[in-house]
Amino acid sequence: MKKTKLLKMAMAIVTLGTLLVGCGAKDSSEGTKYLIATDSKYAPFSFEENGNYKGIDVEILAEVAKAAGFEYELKPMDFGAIIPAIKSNQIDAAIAGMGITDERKESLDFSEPYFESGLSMVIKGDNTEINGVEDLNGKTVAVKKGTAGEKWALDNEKNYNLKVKHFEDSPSIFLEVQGRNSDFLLDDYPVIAYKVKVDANNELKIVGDKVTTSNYGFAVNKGKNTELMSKFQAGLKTIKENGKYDEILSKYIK
Ligand code: ASN
Repeated sequence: MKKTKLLKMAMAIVTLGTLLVGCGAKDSSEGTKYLIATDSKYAPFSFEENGNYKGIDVEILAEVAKAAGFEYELKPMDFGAIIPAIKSNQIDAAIAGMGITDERKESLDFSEPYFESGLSMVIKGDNTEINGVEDLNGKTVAVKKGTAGEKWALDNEKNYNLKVKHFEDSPSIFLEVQGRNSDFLLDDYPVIAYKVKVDANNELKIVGDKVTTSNYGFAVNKGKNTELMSKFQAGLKTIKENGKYDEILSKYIK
């Protein structure tokens, strides 16, 4: 009797051990699960709808990962926190409507561009006072932290005697102009165009020429995650060739 009990216990331990070893082996054979950030409120690139994230960045990443065979967890964040999180290796990469700039290239590595974008000036629909950069003197501008728009505003703060207000996300800068608390905002043309298209009561309009042009790239910490970067590049090439890339874009643009 005692012997049988001991035997049973021993068998249970062996079984448990096998299960644990099994789990470990499974994990390592499945490889790394990368933590990849996206801008949490940046339609049509990434945004939440009914509890799910969707948009150009989210869907390109999903198709690229499928094509290139890597696993990831999506981490939606405020844009201002993304670059610091990459630099400190808290996250592996980002696909966050992020323009490739020389300044960012000093600390990040970028993929080939996957989308052409650029900054626009946006005012309240009934504003007739601002028609271009020549009318900006003394105006208040709303910008999102860490973005090209914020950089433009700070670089031009003195030239135009601007008052610069900083916010965490794009919806907050839209509200600033809609509520007449800021005279204008700076954000990327496709983001504004989408907002104006889907939201009939948006009360916003683009004014003047594009302030800058930029290309979006997938980013990792400089010199890090080189394997992920080459997989992303290969996957991007595949989805451009097999039509998935165009399919995703046509869902959101025009
Ligand atoms: N387009 C912005 C930039 O490149 C980033 C963003 O707002 N998601 O600075």
